[in-house]
Amino acid sequence: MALQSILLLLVVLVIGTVQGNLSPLQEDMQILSGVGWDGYVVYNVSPEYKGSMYYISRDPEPFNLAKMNMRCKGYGGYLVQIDNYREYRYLRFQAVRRRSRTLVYTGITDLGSEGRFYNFNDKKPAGYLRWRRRQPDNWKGNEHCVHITIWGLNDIGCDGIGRYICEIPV
Ligand SMILES: [Ca+2]
Ligand SMILES: [Ca+2]
Repeated sequence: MALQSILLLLVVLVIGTVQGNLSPLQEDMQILSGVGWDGYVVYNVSPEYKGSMYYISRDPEPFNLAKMNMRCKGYGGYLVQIDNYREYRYLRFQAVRRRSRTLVYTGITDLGSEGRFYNFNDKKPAGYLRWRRRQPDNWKGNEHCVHITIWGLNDIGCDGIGRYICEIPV
């Protein structure tokens, strides 16, 4: 019993420490609602993030750039584009704070222009790329989509199972 209490205390302390490190980001965001709307986790963000709203899909499913971008269009937006460090940092935090073991795709791709990454929706060059160490590596010559991890961005196959983020201007 005593041992269990000590273990529980340790777990609480560890979780508390991790959350403590993230608190400045938590202060930055306003959560409109929790898990819910149409299978998405819905967040609103301050004008510092260009006044966009982000929908992060909740359940992993086979990814497809065109299909997911169409879905995002249905919500008035597009597959997420990352324009600067602040936006990247915010999205990284949101993407990994839930179900971090599944891929979280962005709308960044180098399909058809190997090594030159652009936004799938508007075809303009990606605004901000903070790669994970030793990435992008275009592994096996077949990594043309980009997902977001706590360590940075990584290029990966476009047909993986994962979640994705829609960006909706507000
Ligand atoms: Ca590639
Ligand atoms: Ca890679």
